[in-house]
Amino acid sequence: MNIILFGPPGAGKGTQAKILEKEYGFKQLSTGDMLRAEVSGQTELGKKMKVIMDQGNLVPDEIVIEMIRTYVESDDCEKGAIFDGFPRTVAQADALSSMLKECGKAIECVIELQVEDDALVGRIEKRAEEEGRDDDTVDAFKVRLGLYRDYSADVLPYYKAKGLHSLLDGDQSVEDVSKALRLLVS
Ligand code: B4P
Repeated sequence: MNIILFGPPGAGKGTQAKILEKEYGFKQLSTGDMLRAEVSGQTELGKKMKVIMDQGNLVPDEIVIEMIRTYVESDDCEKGAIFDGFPRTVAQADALSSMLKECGKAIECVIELQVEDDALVGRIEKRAEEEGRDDDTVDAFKVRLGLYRDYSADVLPYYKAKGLHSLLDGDQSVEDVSKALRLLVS
């Protein structure tokens, strides 16, 4: 099964994708993790992307599209994939649709995790203390949330029009969100 987990920063996309990967064997494809690996590896790409990410901005479409392409075409995604944080623009959504089609696959389910802004702020503050991620600052979070409002207004209707969208209350415990997710993907 090929699933998209969609939601604002801190909604729990990464948290839930890891659980789904373990339980169902679908491959978690997190563009955020891929970009952070470039940054920590101090590659040329990573050095350029760090500035954009630390400010909370989106990196250019062509970069994340090419990153995802490598994985979509690999055997790791034989059982399916969980797209975590991708697509974030209609251009990314179109590219994903085309690359899946070339492999005889398609997105089957787009799950939007909905969480109140106050709860998101609390989670990001907690993660900032625990992990010290450079983009978990108050200023970067405001930019990320503002951008989310903008791009979700484009991307969600794209999938709603295809009848693929489901809404899930992400403002519950990790276990309760997982239970609800299982019902959607089983
Ligand atoms: P991401 O890595 O996707 O960052 P995120 O939105 O913060 O992650 P997520 O929602 O997965 O949060 P998590 O589960 O960790 O992107 C980072 C940056 O990369 C972007 O700002 C952008 O610059 C760039 N980027 C990535 N993809 C891109 C794309 N496609 N196009 C352009 N740019 C792109 O949860 C957050 C915290 O909450 C965790 O600490 C977790 O423990 C906690 N939590 C989770 N679920 C919880 C729950 N139910 N209750 C309480 N706490 C919970």
